[in-house]
Amino acid sequence: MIAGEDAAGISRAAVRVLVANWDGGHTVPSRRLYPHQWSWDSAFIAIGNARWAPRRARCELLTLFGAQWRDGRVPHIAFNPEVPMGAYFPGPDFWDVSAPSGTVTSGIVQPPVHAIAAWRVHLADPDPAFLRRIYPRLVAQQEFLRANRRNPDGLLSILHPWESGMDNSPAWDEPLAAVNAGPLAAAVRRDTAVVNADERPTQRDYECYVEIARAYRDTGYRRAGEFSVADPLFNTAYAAAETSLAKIAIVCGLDPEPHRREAAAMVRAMAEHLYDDGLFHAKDELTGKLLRSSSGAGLTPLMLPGLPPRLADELIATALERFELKRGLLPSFAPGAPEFDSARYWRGPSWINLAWMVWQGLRHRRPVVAERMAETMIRVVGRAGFREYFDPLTFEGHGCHDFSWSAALVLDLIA
Ligand code: 2M8
Repeated sequence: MIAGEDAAGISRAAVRVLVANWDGGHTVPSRRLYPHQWSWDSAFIAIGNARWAPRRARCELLTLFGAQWRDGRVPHIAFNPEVPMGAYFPGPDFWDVSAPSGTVTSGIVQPPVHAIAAWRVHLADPDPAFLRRIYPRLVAQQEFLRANRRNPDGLLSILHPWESGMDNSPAWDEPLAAVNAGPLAAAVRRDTAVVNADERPTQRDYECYVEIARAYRDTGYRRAGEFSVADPLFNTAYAAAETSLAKIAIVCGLDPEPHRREAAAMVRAMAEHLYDDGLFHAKDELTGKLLRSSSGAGLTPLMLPGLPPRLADELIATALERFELKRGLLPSFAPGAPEFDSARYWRGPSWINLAWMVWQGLRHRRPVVAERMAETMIRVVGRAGFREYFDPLTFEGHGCHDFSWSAALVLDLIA
């Protein structure tokens, strides 16, 4: 058990980070590294803010949905016009597009975890008026994905590694190896001025990111470039969103059944097409190949209440053994795999949001394991601070400091 005083001190420090990163309508993930509003960050931030400032949590989500496009898509970045143009790469000049509200945005999306967040915010501080306001926007977000990203397997595709949220996961090494990308001047990158280059994606990764985004942009954000995969985390977020939308629909006096059916159909499609040997994997839509890897994304279906118990048991065994979850921190990639790197971004380090998703799935299935995970995460941030990611073996902090979702989700773990 974490002593009450220690937990109270960590909570106060978390709130200080969130206050410092608040920009008057949204929270930046990190002042220097990510100075705008990011889509799935805002959902996780709202979940944490709900614990101490629910009004701010509602505002965070409504600001993000203020940047929603007419087609329903919620862009992965909503740019703050007050931030100098060159502060983040690729910035507004690269994406070259704006929402009907006038907010300049990117044109890609991130995992749709926002309905989960809206429901959690409501649970912390019930507000049916908020749910009535956000429900149609959340539905439009899901409809965009169904209409534009559904493949014949019934799964949703992501068209950019940034859409996975796990940008340089080794799961993308194979599809990225086939990308024909030109050189990119190292100087355009801003990230390596803030964080050590060996804790960030490589230059070749960035060349691919820019090439794939440019190709999508040049079709008016309609047709994929050289990357199209069905990712287990993204599809899990979508199915979990449908489950949350069913609960929201009930509060709004609407029919929850279509959402329940959609969630169940997605779980079936994932089990049929993405599961193999104790883990969910991504599937490359361009080659039809299952991208067998050891990514922690493959454990997130544990969040889904409708997951068949046999699959849940096998995932838990994989988490405990292959991912060495017994140590307490969930790595983003299995430590025994050859691609594992304990300090480089999404290639091994432990991230609080990914661990939080798996923790959600373990709370009811293996409460003792879940409790140990939560305690370890709280202890680790207590010692290393609200870093962006952590070495899962030594618990050392990496990436930027004062990272918003690390602070926000720890507030939720402590509550
Ligand atoms: C990271 O991604 C951005 C691009 O979207 C970047 O590296 O510049 C990822 O960790 C992503 O999951 C996260 O949403 C974003 C902001 O925290 O940073």
